[in-house]
Amino acid sequence: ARLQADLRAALKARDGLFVFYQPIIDAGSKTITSREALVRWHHPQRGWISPAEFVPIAEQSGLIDQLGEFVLNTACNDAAGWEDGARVAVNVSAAQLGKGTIAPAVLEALSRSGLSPGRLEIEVTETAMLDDENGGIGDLRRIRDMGVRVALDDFGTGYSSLTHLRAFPFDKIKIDGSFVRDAVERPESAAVVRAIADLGKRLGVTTVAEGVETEAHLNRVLEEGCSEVQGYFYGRPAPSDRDAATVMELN
Ligand code: G
Ligand code: G
Ligand code: MN
Ligand code: NA
Repeated sequence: ARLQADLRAALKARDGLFVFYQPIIDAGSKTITSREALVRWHHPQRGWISPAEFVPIAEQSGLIDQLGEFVLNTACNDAAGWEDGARVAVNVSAAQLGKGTIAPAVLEALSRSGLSPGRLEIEVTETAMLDDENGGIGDLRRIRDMGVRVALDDFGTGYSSLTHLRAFPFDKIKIDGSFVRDAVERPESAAVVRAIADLGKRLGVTTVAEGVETEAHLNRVLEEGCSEVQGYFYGRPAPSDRDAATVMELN
């Protein structure tokens, strides 16, 4: 309850919340195709708190829409200033879908920032797809119809992943880092990575290997045919130039 109140205050004051960016690299050209926006919170007493802790609190307390809009607006504004023209990828949680509010929020962030829709990607997890009675797919369709790409995140960790690929025309599949890191040592995991990469080729969908931490991970996922890679090997999530000095002082 305390953290919830503190998060509400942080959102209201626009204080202590930051968006970090992590590069996603094209396997062939080794250039940055996009950057994933990852929210960070520096709590006045507790210091840095992981989104793994505060995103669920935001979801349960109804603050997720406000938090989501903060990330969406910040990410679109920042990306509009990137000279390399890379796309920006924003995570959207299940709790933001099925309410008819996300598509207007995306449109608003695009028009306010002037970012072209083709430079925005929305990442949703499989759990976000699970309960479609709530109309989450309709929301994703409206977003995709604007020309925004939609990615299926953490692929392979949820239930009946393949059903989701049939239910919605995703532009991108992100292979969960657990398979990627395991693939160096276990042929079973390497086979899973290859099967997903092949599936992506068949479907005409980009496949991203997440969690690439070492050169061995990189070589393995390139071997298995992934089209893009993301992970500490190429770069950790880092603040924008605008926030760099502030974040340095908080660390
Ligand atoms: O960045 P990090 O690996 O610490 O993120 C932990 C979890 O929080 C991941 O599951 C990630 O997808 C999620 N997360 C990070 N930023 C956001 C965000 O802006 N919105 C949502 N919904 N989830 C996020
Ligand atoms: O669930 P999602 O894939 O959106 O979450 C991304 C999370 O993965 C972020 O919290 C990010 O900090 C983390 N991450 C990014 N690259 C790596 C990596 O190479 N190794 C590990 N362990 N985590 C990573
Ligand atoms: Mn993600
Ligand atoms: Na992921």
